[in-house]
Parts: sequence; structure tokens; C-alpha cells
Amino acid sequence: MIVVLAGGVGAARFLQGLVQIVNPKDLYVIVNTADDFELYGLSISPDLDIIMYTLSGIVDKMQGWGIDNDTTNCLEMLSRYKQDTWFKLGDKDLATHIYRTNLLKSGLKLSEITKKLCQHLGVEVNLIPMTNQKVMTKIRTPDGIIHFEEYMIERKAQDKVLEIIYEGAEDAKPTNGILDIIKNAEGILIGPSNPLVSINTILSIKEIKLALEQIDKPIIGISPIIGNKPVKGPLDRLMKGLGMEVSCFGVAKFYKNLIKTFVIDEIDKDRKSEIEKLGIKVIITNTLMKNLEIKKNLAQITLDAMKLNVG
Ligand code: GDP
Ligand code: FO1
Repeated sequence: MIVVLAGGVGAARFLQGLVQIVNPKDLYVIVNTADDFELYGLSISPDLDIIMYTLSGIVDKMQGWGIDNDTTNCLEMLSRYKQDTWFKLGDKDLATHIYRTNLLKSGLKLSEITKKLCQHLGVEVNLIPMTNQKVMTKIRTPDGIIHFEEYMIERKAQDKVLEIIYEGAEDAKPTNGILDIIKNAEGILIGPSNPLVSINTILSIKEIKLALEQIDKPIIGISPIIGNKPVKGPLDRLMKGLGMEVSCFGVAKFYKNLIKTFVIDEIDKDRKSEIEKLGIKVIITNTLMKNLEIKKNLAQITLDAMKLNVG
């Protein structure tokens, strides 16, 4: 079995390539749930949904989130009622949140509900929320502490980032089974996800971090930054806010004590020797996943690195 640590869009694209070359049933994806929040009384799990929709082929490919050809009738009506509608929930997408919320209310755990959703959508990869407890990424700004989605979407990532807080992480336990999966994995792949608000949230659960530190298995990272810019999202602003260098080198430095191999883009090949000085092996390839061929190639190269045990 292979374990992948995942956020939303970057990891989902990578997984699309990986399922072309690995039996999906052998893939165990530990997914960030610290973006989860409630809206209109509904429980939303953006990263789980992004991966589910992507792997089942129904994702809105341009956005990388939401469902293809979805409508927004419900939001339009809510807007008439003067409700906040900054988080674009499509009508079909709403069905997922209604289903999830009802099952949570009936006593099922998020991990159990995720399994059901995956079965209904024909997703064979094992998607596992990092925890069944509440962990929430919050951003400390000069105006106060706000939820990550509010920072990123409602306020368009314009606030100065003073601190990233993983609220609830101290007391959160990994979802049942995660520690055994890590122990028995052939290797661990860290998707090209946001290291600060997707991967570090998973690592903020102490037992997961410890399990990863204790295994003697290859751990391979993939840079979400290409040519000193994230492909999407506010990673540059978050890194700047924390005083980090916005580059593949900055991400490698952040992962220094975790990974032994890092996959970077061809455009960043000049940074290879600096990263190697951190004690990390570097693999250079095209990491901009514009089509299935590139996704598959990136997955193959990452997997080869894992199998060669260079990690
Ligand atoms: P989010 O939850 O939607 O933010 O998704 P992730 O946690 O997976 O993080 C998005 C990250 O994925 C951003 O930092 C992007 O730079 C990265 N990303 C998205 N598409 C690509 C891609 O094609 N190649 C690489 N290398 N990174 C990507
Ligand atoms: N991202 C946006 O930029 N704007 C949105 O309105 C938005 C709505 C949305 C609805 C459901 C969902 O599953 C994801 C959605 N996303 C939206 C993406 C999401 O906010 C982020 O990419 C992740 O949460 C960051 O990890």
C-alpha cells in the first residue's frame, strides 16, 4: 500500500495520474479536514470533496473544485434572502453537504460517511479524513482571527498573515487505522498541496507526525511552487507572512526533517544543489499537470523514486 498526504486541487490532480499506474485500492489518501466548516447548517469538507469529485470525473475542471455544469439556483435564492453567498456552493454540490450533514447528525463518523460517498461516486481510492474531530485552520490578521476560507475566499487573501493557527489540533486523534496504514506503507507521497494549510494541518496531529518520523520508509514530496509562484491559491502570501522564501527551496526547507526526496519543476532546476545541501535528493521533471499524460508521468517518476528507495 502507498500513502498519500493530500490537500485539495494539487493532490487531486496528482492522484488522477497515480490511479493510472497503481491499483486505486492500494492507495490510502490521508486528507486535510482543517478547511472544513459549517454554512447554512451544513457540514462542508472542501478537500475531501475536491478529491472525490476529481477521481469520479465530475469535478469542474477549470476551477478544480465543485461539480461540472452545476447551477446556483439555491445560492441565488439565498442571496435574495440577504444571506452571505461568498462561498459558491452549486446545487448538485449542496446534495453532498446535505447527505453528509444528515449522516453526521445520525451519529456516523466523517470517515464512515466519506466511505459511503466514495462508494456512491465510484471512487475506489481509500480516502481517509485525517481526523474525525474538529480541527480548523484560522489566520491571524491585523484585524483579528478568521477562518481560512473566510481569509481566502471572502476576503480574497488580501489580509496580512501574522500567524496560522490549527485550532483543535492539540486534542485531535488520527482517524482509526491511519497509524497502522503509515506503519505498513511501502512509502509516503506528499502531494503538491499547500504545505502550510493542507499538509501541515495533517502533521499538526501529533500521533500522525510521530508515526511519519518513526518509519524507515521513503517519504517523497512534490513542490506546489513552480518558478517562485504557486499554481493556484494563496500559498505565496501565507509563506511571505511567515517569513519563508516563496520558492521550491522554501518548501523543501519546510519539509527538511520529513522528506528525503523532493520533486521540483524543470523551470526550477537551478535550485537543485541548494536543496541537496539540505540533505534532500532532488528529482527534476515537468510538474505542471495540464493534462493526463503529464499527471501520469509525474506520478510514475515519483513512484519510481519511492520504489528505488531513494527516499
Ligand atoms: P487546495 O486545498 O485547493 O488549496 O489544494 P491543495 O492543498 O492541493 O493546494 C493547492 C496547491 O496545489 C497550490 O499551492 C498549487 O500551487 C498546487 N498545485 C495545483 N495544481 C498544481 C500543478 O499542476 N502542479 C503543481 N506542482 N502544483 C499544483
Ligand atoms: N474556492 C473558491 O475559490 N471560491 C469558492 O467559492 C469555492 C467554493 C467551494 C465550494 C465547495 C468546495 O468543495 C470547494 C470550494 N472552493 C472554492 C475551493 C476551496 O475553498 C479551496 O480550494 C480549498 O478549501 C482550499 O484547500
